[in-house]
Amino acid sequence: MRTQVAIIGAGPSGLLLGALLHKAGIDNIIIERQSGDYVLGRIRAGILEQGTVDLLKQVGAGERMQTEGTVHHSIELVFKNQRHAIDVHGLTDGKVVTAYGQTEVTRDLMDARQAAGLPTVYEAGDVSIHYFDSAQPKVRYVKDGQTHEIACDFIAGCDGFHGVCRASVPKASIQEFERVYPFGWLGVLADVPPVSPHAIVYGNHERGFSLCSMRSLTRSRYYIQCAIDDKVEQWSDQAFWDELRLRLDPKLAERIITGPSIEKSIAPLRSFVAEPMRFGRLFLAGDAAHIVPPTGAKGLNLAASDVKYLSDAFVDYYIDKTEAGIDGYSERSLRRVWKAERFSWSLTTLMHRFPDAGGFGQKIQEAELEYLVSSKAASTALAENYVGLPL
Ligand code: FAS
Ligand code: PHB
Repeated sequence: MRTQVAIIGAGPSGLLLGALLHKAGIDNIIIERQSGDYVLGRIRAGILEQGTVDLLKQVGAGERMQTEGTVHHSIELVFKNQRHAIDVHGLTDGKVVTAYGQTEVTRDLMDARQAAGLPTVYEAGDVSIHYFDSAQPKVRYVKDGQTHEIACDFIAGCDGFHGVCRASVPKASIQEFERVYPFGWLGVLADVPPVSPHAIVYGNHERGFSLCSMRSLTRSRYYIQCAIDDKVEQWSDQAFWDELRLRLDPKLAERIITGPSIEKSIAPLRSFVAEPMRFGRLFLAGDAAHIVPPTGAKGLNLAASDVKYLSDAFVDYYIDKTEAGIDGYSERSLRRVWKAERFSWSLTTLMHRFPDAGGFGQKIQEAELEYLVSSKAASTALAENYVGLPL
């Protein structure tokens, strides 16, 4: 089989890239090692920047998001038992964020791809990539006991942090930068109305970080910082709700509507960047190239901006007959990636309880938060980064 671009991974990166390439008339196939249901079963991100919303609309996968997603003009910061609104909309000349789960984004992109009759191979085994340092790269995989080979012009590594693409790059050709945080996030999804339907709430408390978010007006998403070696079995629903309440201001804590968790999981937090993001005819995008701690809600949005740049680069190559786009992709993406890494690291450092911080560390965080909510300049800097820097 032959195609122009072979995409490895059917997460948000791979699906959105496939949709953008299809719209530009560029042939592509997606090879995914899991089943579609497995991919949809992963509960992850929830906040979309305007740029991501616009891309989903551009590829015809934005309809349900526009009716079921909730638009947010502000976020709230809770510290020292007080809640402070940051008017993100007012501070950024009208920009907003949309709360709409990654699961739904993935489902909409899968449906659009199926409706367009585009090829996706799910449950592909032993996926491997070859000759990407030549002009004739190949992808191989096993399906139903048969080995298949795809000849292509380019390979897009959209296969996440644990994928095969980055792992196939010779160690001497890649530089990795990493910071692992000494805590995790315990997340709960519950079919209860969100405690704050108009704003995403971030809490700083000496017991640890907390976050109140949503998936719709009837489905809430909450997180609390937990110990890095915590196991989800240690946390009953009741223990979660009690701890969440202890970390919020009394008024908000009182308003929380609890219910049985329909999903409960612990995610580790890390900052990670692999440089460069291009190796001959192999291009990395999304979590295959970088990871951010979810505090800044950047992971999914960075994946979207990567594939926007990558699809532009392929359009330059195939339509405008210039290699400028593919030659500039890595540098262009990394400029934006590192700014999002900085913001995510900074907000994580400000909002979480670090084991060695002590009383002094808590006081410094509270002083920074006091300054942040009382300074227009500081709030504007937070707001600009939160809604997403210009593409
Ligand atoms: P993904 O990991 O989503 O997708 C990669 C795909 O490649 C997967 O379907 C995988 O099965 C497939 N694959 C892997 N190896 C393969 C192989 N060898 N062959 C074929 N296919 C292969 N971001 C936020 O903004 N907010 C959050 O709250 C948030 N929470 C998160 C929680 C967790 C536990 C994790 C892991 C991430 C979270 N993220 C969050 C970040 C997350 O949303 C990612 O940014 C997003 O999934 C990136 O999408 P992809 O780059 O497509 O990678
Ligand atoms: C979510 O709704 O999952 C979410 C919201 C804001 C974040 C991270 C995750 O910063």
